[in-house]
Amino acid sequence: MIDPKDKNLPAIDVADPQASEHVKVSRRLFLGGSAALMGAAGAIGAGVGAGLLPATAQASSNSKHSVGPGELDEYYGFWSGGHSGEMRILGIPSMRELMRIPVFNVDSATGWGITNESREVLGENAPLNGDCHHPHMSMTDGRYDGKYLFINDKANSRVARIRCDIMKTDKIITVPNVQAIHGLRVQKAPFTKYVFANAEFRMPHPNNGLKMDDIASYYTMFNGIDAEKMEVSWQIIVDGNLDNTDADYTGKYAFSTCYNAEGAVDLEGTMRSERDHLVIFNIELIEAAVKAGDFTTLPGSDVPVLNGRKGSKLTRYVPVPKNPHGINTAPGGKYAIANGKLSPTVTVFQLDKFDDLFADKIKPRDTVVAEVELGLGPLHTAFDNRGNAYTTLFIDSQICKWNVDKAIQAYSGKPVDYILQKLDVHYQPGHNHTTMGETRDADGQYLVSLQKFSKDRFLQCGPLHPENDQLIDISGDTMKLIHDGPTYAEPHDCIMVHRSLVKTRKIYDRKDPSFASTVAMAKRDGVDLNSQNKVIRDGNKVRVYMMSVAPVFGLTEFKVKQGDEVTVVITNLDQIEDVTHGFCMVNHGVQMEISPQQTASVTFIADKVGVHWYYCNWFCHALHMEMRGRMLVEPK
Ligand code: RUQ
Ligand code: CUA
Ligand code: CA
Repeated sequence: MIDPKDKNLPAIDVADPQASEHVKVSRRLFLGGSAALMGAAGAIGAGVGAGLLPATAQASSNSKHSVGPGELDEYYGFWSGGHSGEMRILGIPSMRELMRIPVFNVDSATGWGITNESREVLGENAPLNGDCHHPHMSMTDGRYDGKYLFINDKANSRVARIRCDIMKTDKIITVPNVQAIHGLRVQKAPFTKYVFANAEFRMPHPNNGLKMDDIASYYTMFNGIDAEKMEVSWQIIVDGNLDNTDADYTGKYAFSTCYNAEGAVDLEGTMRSERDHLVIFNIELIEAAVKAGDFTTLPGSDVPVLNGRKGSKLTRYVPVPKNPHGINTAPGGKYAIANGKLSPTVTVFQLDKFDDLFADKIKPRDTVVAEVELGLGPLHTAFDNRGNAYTTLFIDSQICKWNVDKAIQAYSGKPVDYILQKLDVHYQPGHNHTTMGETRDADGQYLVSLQKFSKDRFLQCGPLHPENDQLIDISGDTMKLIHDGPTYAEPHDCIMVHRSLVKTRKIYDRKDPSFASTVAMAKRDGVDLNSQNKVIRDGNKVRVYMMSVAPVFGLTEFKVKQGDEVTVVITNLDQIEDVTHGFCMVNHGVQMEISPQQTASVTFIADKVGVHWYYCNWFCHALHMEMRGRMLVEPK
């Protein structure tokens, strides 16, 4: 399958300990004799300049994929920030990082987690860490609608929503009575009414310390979250655990993989069976059961909890080999693919058979139209618009391009070769994603493969290495690797959305709901944020309202008493795109962004007497350094 003359073969050390055996062999072929020197030069050249660029990059340097200085990318990439807890926006195909959206983390630049507005979203006593995996955009009729992005937090069982007009997080909820929200997708049609979220870990219920040894009684739940209200609409108990999820294109079904049908609490136990399963959720029947009151509730929450265990009319279980991981619906919704992980196979489900399955006209395995071998460690599958699928092979460090219809023919006994190409990626890919590939508008232009290891691909930065997100051109007959993209921990997953579908504001609307509470507070204090600088004392609480226009704050000094709780509210009156101010109170851990026409506020205790300078720290003007003022703290 591997052509040793393929320019895409990596120029790397043949003694790669993690390369699978057949990859090593092909590399030896490619690197034999003087080619080994080329390999070494390529690896060094990647860091120092065009003259020594490896062949893979040279091939693309003046191609349609390059985005010159000042040119705009064709796609927005929305990247999970992994256990950094944020989301990132990249431009595709340049792979330039455009922006970071703090979500479950504390962000020093914007003051996320520090400002009152962000703390209102995060909630009281919000955890400081997060672990994002799956970013997905809201849809209408199977197409991105540019309204919201959603992302999970496995670390603290949360789901967040990001407003696409300002690219800020506007809602975060904690899913009750579960541990580790992992798989997340949206209902694709008729619109994103629900965000579907898998809780991964089985646990006792109630989790009150009395049933810890009763492992057989542990369970977990699949969750339907109302995307508009950001409330959990229902939870449904399943057998086994829940890994990844996806939905169909009719809005009727969602389905999740389970790697622990064994219900084990140890590694060996999770691998005991040859098969785990896919569990299919019938959304209409779930809604009807909620309506009919056919549910219970769990302590501390009034969310309806339904029974979706084996035998329930709300679910069906389809056996799938072995510890399956990703589940991916093909564009248009005819098929979904479960990726075998510990089995070298993928399992193809024909989704229009699910009606018959729920009507008990067919057996669960009758929905499987192919189960074919691709290679070692299949984790996730992405799609183009020509009937081809691209599956990451973690252990082989490859992307396998295969044809779904041919796989179905092969499975039914016809002698067809369904595997079209295997491309080495560097190294150990997890998720991959194609441009527009989870929608009806899949366009088959680019594939991103997200690798867990970068090893020798970049200058070493200490024992901790970046991940490597590689861009692959899939518009032709063969996949071509065109870019290495080092990224910080750890983009599990991404989506790529055509730029025409994302419409962001240039400056804030003064009525923006993200600072509505602060505006309401000013109103109660009788302060007009657009025209007044004012200090209001309310017992030992002091509210300092000021405007900012580059390069001055409305107040260059204000007085408080030691021990006062001070709230600084700043409204940036600049109307010029990109003129963002910052507010930083030195030695007080206080820091925030105030973008044009935005109001932002921060509260702290003025616990030290004397002069305390504040300054603007988003570069806004030639006199940006001079944009500062003094807080004068008098002794009590
Ligand atoms: S999972 S590497 Cu968290 Cu999306 Cu598959
Ligand atoms: Cu205002 Cu810098
Ligand atoms: Ca298993």
